[in-house]
Amino acid sequence: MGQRTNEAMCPIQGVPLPARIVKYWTKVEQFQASKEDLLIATYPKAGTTWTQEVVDLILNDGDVEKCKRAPTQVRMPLLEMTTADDPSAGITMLEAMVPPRVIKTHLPIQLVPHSFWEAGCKVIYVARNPKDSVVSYYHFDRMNLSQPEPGPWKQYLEKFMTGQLVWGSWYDHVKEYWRKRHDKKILYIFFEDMKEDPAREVSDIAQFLGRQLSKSIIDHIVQMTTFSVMRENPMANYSTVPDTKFDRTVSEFMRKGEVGDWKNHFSAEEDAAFDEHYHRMMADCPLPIRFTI
Ligand code: PPS
Repeated sequence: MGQRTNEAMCPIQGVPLPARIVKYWTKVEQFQASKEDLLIATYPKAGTTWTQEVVDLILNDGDVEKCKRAPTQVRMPLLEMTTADDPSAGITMLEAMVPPRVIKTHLPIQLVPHSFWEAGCKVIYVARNPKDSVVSYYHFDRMNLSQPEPGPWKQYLEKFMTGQLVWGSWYDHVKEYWRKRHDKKILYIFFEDMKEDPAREVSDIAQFLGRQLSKSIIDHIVQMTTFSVMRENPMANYSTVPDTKFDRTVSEFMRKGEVGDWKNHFSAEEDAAFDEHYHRMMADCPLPIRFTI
């Protein structure tokens, strides 16, 4: 089993990021996007991998075999990802790819490299309710040994609420993309909507990408991207990440994929405090976030 890295967090414009990312920040900042590139942006654990699979299937007319050409993180690299063996892993992979590329990021909008906006790239932003996001993030940090040690749940929840987790404040993240969605080409979608009516969401994404797909292809994409199908797909379930990085004895990447699992984690007291804080934090931005469906 691997050892937890426990590296320092270094803020960039006040956003805590791992030291390994900050060290190569100039490379991220200077990344050259091309106008045909698509950016999939999320706060961690919002349903990024799910959306990536949907997008890849749309771009390949529902051809599952083509979408099994490589694992998610190779097909659609994380822009700011760095590793000990390759300090510019995400960018190295992206530079070797010919546009149009599908690029994943967890960066808040103010840290997205300027070239994306200068080129006029399309962006799909996925938001997930913060209670399920923090539960998912907590279990992820327990198993992902390159993330900081999460510590006890109660303290982890406080860190989430005060924006101290890696990639910063959930509140600022979801609000700032929401506010800029009309100035830039941003399709803003919700995890809960994808669970409720995946065919509608797949259709909206296809339309945003300018792809005309038949109802049968849309239905096929919905089937191929259910939680249970993706969980068994080695090219979409992160099973290619070695056990030295993901401690699967603790938790899985494809964990539950539900709306409302937070009810199994929040005490009544935590829930009341969270709701009060949430309403204060979100008072200046009427985002239609749903905690249940
Ligand atoms: S990451 O590491 O930030 O890129 O993670 P991300 O992919 O954004 O989020 C992981 C959570 O999404 C769930 N997931 C899904 N839910 C429903 N349907 C499908 N197809 C699906 N694929 C991934 C995954 O299980 C994580 O949520 P939790 O609540 O932990 O299960």
